[in-house]
Amino acid sequence: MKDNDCIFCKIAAGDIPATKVYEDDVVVAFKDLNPMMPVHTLIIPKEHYDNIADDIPDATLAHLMRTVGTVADAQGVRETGFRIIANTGADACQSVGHVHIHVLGGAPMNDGDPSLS
Ligand code: DGP
Repeated sequence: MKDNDCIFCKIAAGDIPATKVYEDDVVVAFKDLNPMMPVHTLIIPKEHYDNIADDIPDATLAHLMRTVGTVADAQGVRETGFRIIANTGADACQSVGHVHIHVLGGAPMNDGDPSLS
């Protein structure tokens, strides 16, 4: 269900602009506003769920993860490598309460980089 106060629900609905790199009926992927890497894309389900540990239907969760490869192809990082992160809750510094997967790449990373905190 759409959360009227959720910025990512608004992006999913097209109510506020974002640079989309992929979209279908279930998910949308768009460039992060504050990129930490040359490639920094967020993948979200269009339906609102608070975080990756929320009660997300299996099909939606699978679709979300399947989209990682689609985005890696679209952003040209499948061969060079990339990292995915799903910050979850306060200790992990989740700042937007709509589940999202960061896809980061485009340059070599060190262990633990970027922290996204
Ligand atoms: P996290 O800390 O894991 O909750 O990451 C949230 C990310 O969302 C953060 O890297 C910045 C990004 N972000 C926040 N607001 C917007 C927005 O309005 N548009 C876009 N494209 N990204 C946003």
